Amino acid sequence: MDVFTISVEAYEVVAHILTLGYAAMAASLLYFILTKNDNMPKYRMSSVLSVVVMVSALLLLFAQQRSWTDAYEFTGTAYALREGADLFTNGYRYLNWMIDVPMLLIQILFVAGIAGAAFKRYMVQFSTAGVLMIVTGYIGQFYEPGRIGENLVWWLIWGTISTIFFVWVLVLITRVIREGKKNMKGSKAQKVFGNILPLFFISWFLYPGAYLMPLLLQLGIADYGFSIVAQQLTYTAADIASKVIYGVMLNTASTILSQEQGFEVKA
Ligand code: RET
Repeated sequence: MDVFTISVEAYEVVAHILTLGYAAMAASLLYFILTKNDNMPKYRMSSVLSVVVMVSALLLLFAQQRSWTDAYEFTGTAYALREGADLFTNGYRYLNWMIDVPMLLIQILFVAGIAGAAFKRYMVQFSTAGVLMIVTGYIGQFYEPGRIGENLVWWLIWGTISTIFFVWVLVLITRVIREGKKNMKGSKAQKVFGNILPLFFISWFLYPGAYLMPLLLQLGIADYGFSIVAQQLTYTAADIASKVIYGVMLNTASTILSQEQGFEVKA
């Protein structure tokens, strides 16, 4: 088998995982639409931004799945790159993040109760850091081991530049969650809101982890099939945690806060 030939199992697992990814976004899209009015108007923008995230992820993860199935053909015993077909690319993901990362970072501000000049400042910093993190990572992924233009040095340099902006995002989100918790003093929502911080750190760290998966290939620890399965599995788990579970936690906090402030859902 040459490096780009993969086993039937590896091919199928990736096809299934990518399908799970966009199916989860479709199901969650309905959840965020249907639960929006359980919250007071001042919290509803968080649900609206979850809807924006779901629609963009649904479309782009669908394209990602098609990119996978279009790139390979069955040879009778395994899957090989199809003659003349587009190569599989993670590029769609990065462009999806360009939309979703600023949305995910801004939506928490509405629930945290951050307003006025502080809101504007966080919004600008989150958008700047988030977009720069992704653009530099997008450039880097063109050099990933296993791709035609592979170049280990450029891959690691762009990855490192992206990490600097990532650290900036982590500093800001830690501050926002701390401020939000302070604003929720005495509320039952404080616990679920506070738990967003560990979820955020775990789920967002999975992305650079997946970026580095081709190192398994580079170091001879795994073949191309294994490294791509590990990478797609990690990206999908990260997507479900950072968009869906995060959104559900924010929605839960908003609903508790709304009830505590006397908001009643009209039947
Ligand atoms: C890259 C490049 C390598 C270095 C780092 C990265 C970080 C990516 C992150 C992405 C988060 C995406 C989310 C998407 C949700 O829709 C770009 C992989 C640090 C943190 C949350």
